[in-house]
Amino acid sequence: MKKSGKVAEKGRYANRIPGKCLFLLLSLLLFGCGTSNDGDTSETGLEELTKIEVTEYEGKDLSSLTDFRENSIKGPQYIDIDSYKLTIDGLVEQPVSLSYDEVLDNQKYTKVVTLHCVEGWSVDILWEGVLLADLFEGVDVQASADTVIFYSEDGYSTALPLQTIMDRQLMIAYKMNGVVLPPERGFPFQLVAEDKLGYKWIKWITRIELSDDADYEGYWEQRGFDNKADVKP
Ligand SMILES: Nc1nc2c(c(=O)[nH]1)N[C@H]1C(S)=C(S)[C@@H](COP(=O)(O)O)O[C@H]1N2
Ligand SMILES: [Mo]
Repeated sequence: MKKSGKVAEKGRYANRIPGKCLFLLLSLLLFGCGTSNDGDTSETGLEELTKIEVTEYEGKDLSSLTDFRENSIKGPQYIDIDSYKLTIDGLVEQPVSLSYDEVLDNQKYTKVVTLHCVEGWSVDILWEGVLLADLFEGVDVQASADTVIFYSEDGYSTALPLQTIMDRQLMIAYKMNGVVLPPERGFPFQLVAEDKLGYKWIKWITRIELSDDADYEGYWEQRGFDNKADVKP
């Protein structure tokens, strides 16, 4: 599944930048000839995205996609979108493995939601994504399911009650501040776990399991963090 940053870049830029030439020209203008690019395009990419990200929405200032502190358990994951599948299985009648495009075939929703990390920082971001409720419609969830467990490319996991997901109309985001999620921020999908602490906002989601294990503990939950993870007002 892991590929170089370049592959993920290609997927992200494909439908926004008209030509490779324009992109090269822009890079040249922005970074000049004297600056060496050692092949790590991920950080460069993030800086470029700040020039086109949305900074305000309905009169409200947004945080930048560089305002996050990257502290993921294994660092950024670079997912090859051509081989990527989102599996939805467990207590369902029709398990599925959806391609990126198949996930995006669903109705899109846009919402400003704040992510609060337990480290004490927070970011207000304009998220765009698809509802988990819509994805679940396609798999026919069994009546015994009460928990949704999310798994990631980096081995991370976390869980939320099915009820919370349906009541709060939670979504998985593919865009933030109007740009496709960069690898650092969880491309292709991050859970927008509204009103829940940052460790519930799982990035690089690869699998969603419907379960009846209401006590399931994810990566940080196993290490002592509260499984409810409610943001205190
Ligand atoms: N797969 C994965 N998702 C993850 C994490 C991680 O380590 N791996 N870290 C979580 C935490 S603790 C936070 S605060 C949010 C935002 O982290 P970021 O600032 O590294 O993007 O992502 C969450 N999602
Ligand atoms: Mo966090």
